[in-house]
Parts: sequence; structure tokens; C-alpha cells
Amino acid sequence: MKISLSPESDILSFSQVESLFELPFSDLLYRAQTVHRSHFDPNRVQVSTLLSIKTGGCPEDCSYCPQAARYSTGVANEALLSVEEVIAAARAAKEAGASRFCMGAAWRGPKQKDLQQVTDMIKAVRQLGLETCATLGMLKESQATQLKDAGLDFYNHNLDTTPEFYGEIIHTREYEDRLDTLDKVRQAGLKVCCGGIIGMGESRQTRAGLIYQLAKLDPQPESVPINMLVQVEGTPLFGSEVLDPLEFVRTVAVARICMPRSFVRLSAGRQQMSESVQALCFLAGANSIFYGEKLLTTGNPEVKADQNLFLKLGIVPL
Ligand code: SAM
Ligand code: DTB
Ligand code: SF4
Repeated sequence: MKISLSPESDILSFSQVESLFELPFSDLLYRAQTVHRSHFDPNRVQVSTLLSIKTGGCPEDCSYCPQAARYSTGVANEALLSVEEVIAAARAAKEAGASRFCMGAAWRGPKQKDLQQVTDMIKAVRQLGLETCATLGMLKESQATQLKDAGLDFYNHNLDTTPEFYGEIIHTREYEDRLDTLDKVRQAGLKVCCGGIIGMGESRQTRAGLIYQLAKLDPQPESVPINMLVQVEGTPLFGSEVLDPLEFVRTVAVARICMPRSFVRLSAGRQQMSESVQALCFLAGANSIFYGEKLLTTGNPEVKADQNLFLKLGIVPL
């Protein structure tokens, strides 16, 4: 099988993406590392800290998510945090070495009154000298503009999987809804953070399809989080067959090759990964992580452990 070897080429056909997945592991990693080195310093990794500003009680039915109100996962429905609480968390994240602060809300989309409070949070976090990111669900055009005007840098909105598999995972919205919001985010001039989840029982073809969908966004997302499903008891996907970590590494490598200029984030699921698997992900071209002991509701490696891992690998945070 002949696949173009130019580190500059953005691969856009689905069959080419599928072929990348079939390469021998060492060939795939060599190729990903070559592309990575032509666009990035391979020893620098961007660090983002997450904060759940509105936890639980979500009306959507995403089968992976512990925050959907309809599943009994032990995650309580909490109120939107105050601006002061968010500032305190952002200050701590900055002191620990994060450069970006991502605020997540368990909403289908924001209500106008809540968005006002979120824009106050964005302004305050920016004043601390951190990059800002928000993930609040679906947006109207005017809401995307309001976020941009408040100084938001990135909006996270994941495609999560392929159009074909989407209906097996989520029934309360359509793939098109996600693409619509991504369009509005771009139109408003925000930078896009868009990725997906693997380990949901999907096929390799679906993983290739996800990367294909992400890579054909035009322009490609600045940030691409690749999440390994964190299985939470009470969610429909709890008990799914656990994905081979080497297949996760392959997915990161294919993302790197197909989106050469994007930051590829080794995202959820890192707590369940050995240091060696994480090191392979960095070799495969991952150059961003979530940093801090909690994701939104589930755990993430301890800050000390990540600092140690970076030291061992000679990685310097960006
Ligand atoms: N409610 C908004 C939305 O869905 O767009 C924003 C928050 S939502 C929690 C953000 C992302 O978290 C989802 O798109 C999904 O990729 C990821 N996520 C949620 N639950 C997860 C899990 N159990 N394992 C891995 N990733 C997960
Ligand atoms: C993303 O792609 N992953 C993050 C962030 N964007 C918002 C969320 C991961 C959530 C994992 C499950 C939890 O902690 O609730
Ligand atoms: Fe709600 Fe987002 Fe969780 Fe889906 S992923 S249930 S939209 S918080």
C-alpha cells in the first residue's frame, strides 16, 4: 500500500486515513514523529487545566457522560459557580503551571442569564494572564459573538465520533447540530478545539472516520482532544470492552499526520494509562494534556506525577 510520504501533505481521503491505521506500528509512529517535528518542537507540551463550572443535571443523553441527569452516576446537579470561585481555581491552575484554563458546563446550550455570568468569568481569567477556553454546548450566533467579545480564545465542541455511529451514542441531538455550532464559533472568530472519544465499542473504521471528519473541517481545529472513554458506573457505556492502549496511540498518530499543525491533546483517560503509553502518545505527536487532579467529574493524574513524567521525558510545558 503506497501512502504519500510528504510530511507536508494533509491527507483528506477517508481510505488514506484508513490505510494509515493499517501501517505497521513503527512505520506509523516514525511517520507521525516526522510530521510532528516539521511543525513543532517535539519536547514542548501545552498544558490546560479544566474546571467544571456547572456540574451535572444535563438534559442530553450522551451514553458516555456521567453528567447526564437521566443516568444514576452519583454526580449531583450543582449550580453555576460564582465568578470568585472560578478566579480562585484559575489562580491555582496558573500557579501549578497551566497556560490555558478551560471552563466546562453540563448544558445542552447556555441560557442568556448564565452566559452573562460566564462572560464575567472569561474576563476575570484572562486578566490572570491565562488563555481561556469554554465548552458550554450548542451556541446561537449571538452567543458565539458574545463569547468572542468577552475575550474568549478557544471554544471546545467535540464531534466525538462519526456521523454513522453518532446515533448509537447520542439521541437528543444530531451530528449536524455539532457542525452548526462549530460553524458559528468559527464565524465569530474564535479558535476551535474539537476532538472525540474512542473506546466506546466503535470499530477501527469508525476511529478512522472520526479523524477524517476532524481533518476535513476547514480550517482544521487549532486543538484536537483525543479522549479515551472513562467508564463511569451508571452510564450506558459502562462495561464496554476496554480499548487496547496501542490502538489509542495509533489514533493519536493518525490525528497528528492528518492535522499536522493542530495541537493534539492526550485528553481523558490518562489516569488509566501507564507512563509508557503516555510516552508513546507524545512520540506519536500528542503535544497537549489536561493538567490538574480532576477533569470535569472524573480523576486525572496528580500534578506531581505529571511533573515527574515531564522531567523523565525531558518535556517542557508550553
Ligand atoms: N455539554 C457540553 C458538550 O457536550 O459539548 C460540554 C461538556 S462535555 C462533558 C465535553 C466533552 O467531554 C464531550 O464532548 C466528550 O468528548 C467528553 N466526555 C464526556 N464524558 C466523557 C467520558 N466519560 N470519557 C471521555 N470523555 C468524555
Ligand atoms: C474534552 O475533549 N475532554 C474534556 C474537555 N474536552 C471538556 C472533558 C473530559 C471529561 C471526562 C469525564 C468527566 O470528567 O466528567
Ligand atoms: Fe451533557 Fe455534554 Fe455530558 Fe452530553 S457530554 S450529557 S451534552 S454534559
